[in-house]
Amino acid sequence: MKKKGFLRALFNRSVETEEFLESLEDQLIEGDIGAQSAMEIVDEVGKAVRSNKVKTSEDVTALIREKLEGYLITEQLPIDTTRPTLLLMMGVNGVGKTTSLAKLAHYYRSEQQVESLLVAADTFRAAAIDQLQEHGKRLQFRVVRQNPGADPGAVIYDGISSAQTNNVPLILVDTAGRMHTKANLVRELQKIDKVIKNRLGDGVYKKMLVIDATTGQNGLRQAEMFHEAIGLDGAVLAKYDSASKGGVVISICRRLQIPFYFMGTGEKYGDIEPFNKQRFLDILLSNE
Ligand SMILES: Nc1nc2c(ncn2[C@@H]2O[C@H](COP(=O)(O)OP(=O)(O)OP(=O)(O)O)[C@@H](O)[C@H]2O)c(=O)[nH]1
Ligand SMILES: [Mg+2]
Repeated sequence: MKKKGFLRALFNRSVETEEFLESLEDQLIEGDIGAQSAMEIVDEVGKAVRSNKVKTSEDVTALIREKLEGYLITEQLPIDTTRPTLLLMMGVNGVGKTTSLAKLAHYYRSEQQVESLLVAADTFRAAAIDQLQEHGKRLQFRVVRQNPGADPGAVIYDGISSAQTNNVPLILVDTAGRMHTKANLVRELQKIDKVIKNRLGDGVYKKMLVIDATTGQNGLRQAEMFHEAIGLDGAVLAKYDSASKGGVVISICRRLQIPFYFMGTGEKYGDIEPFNKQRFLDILLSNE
């Protein structure tokens, strides 16, 4: 995996200059971790340098790593097969919702022997239904669908009923990333949310935001928008293979206090893994 190091320019530099701290702050801000975190880290690095606790750029990287690890929030999601679990996959256009959903179905089957039902609730874009159907066909998962333009709430209602009748423990719901207006999107998500709450009973319901690792600080604004609209339970980081970025994960954890559950690292079905802080930081801070 070839990527630019988050703190690459810090290597082999003298850490005892003001200029070093300034360039560190610039790089942290460019890295999308958020201005507050960047300032806190620079303060702490400055103190550590002055008190001789850190001497080399490697020491600085280690200190930064420790701080970033403290900011990250992660959670695992084992499936309780005695009741249904529904994951609502949300996110703006093109972030990787449908792909991540298919990867999750594959992951839960291969790692936990948990079967999934896929629900095509992105009825806004005609091709979206066929795209999900294609994943279902390739991976052999049943897809609940209606015609393009159908009410997403109705498709989800059908999906939950079908999963309950057939004892499928995991319901993965694909949603539209775009509507005619943002207000439409918010209203539709709120309707979907109501249907799920009414229909799922005591099932586990997680509202998941998919974040594209390549989008940078814009990802924080997306997260705030969805969080305001229906309240997020967590996030999935997609496309962390091709990105030199990913710092926005830190901003989102700190601002919204929601955990990251999974990390997608490629285009193949197997390219998803439970979000692991060390793995995430290895990639973020790698200097290759
Ligand atoms: N390299 C890489 N590509 C990914 C990853 N996840 C998704 N993609 C690619 O990103 C593109 C968009 O993915 P989709 O899953 O269709 O995104 P979406 O959010 O469902 O898009 P819309 O339904 O149009 O809103 C596709 O070409 C995927 O193959 C990933 O982890 N790594
Ligand atoms: Mg999609």
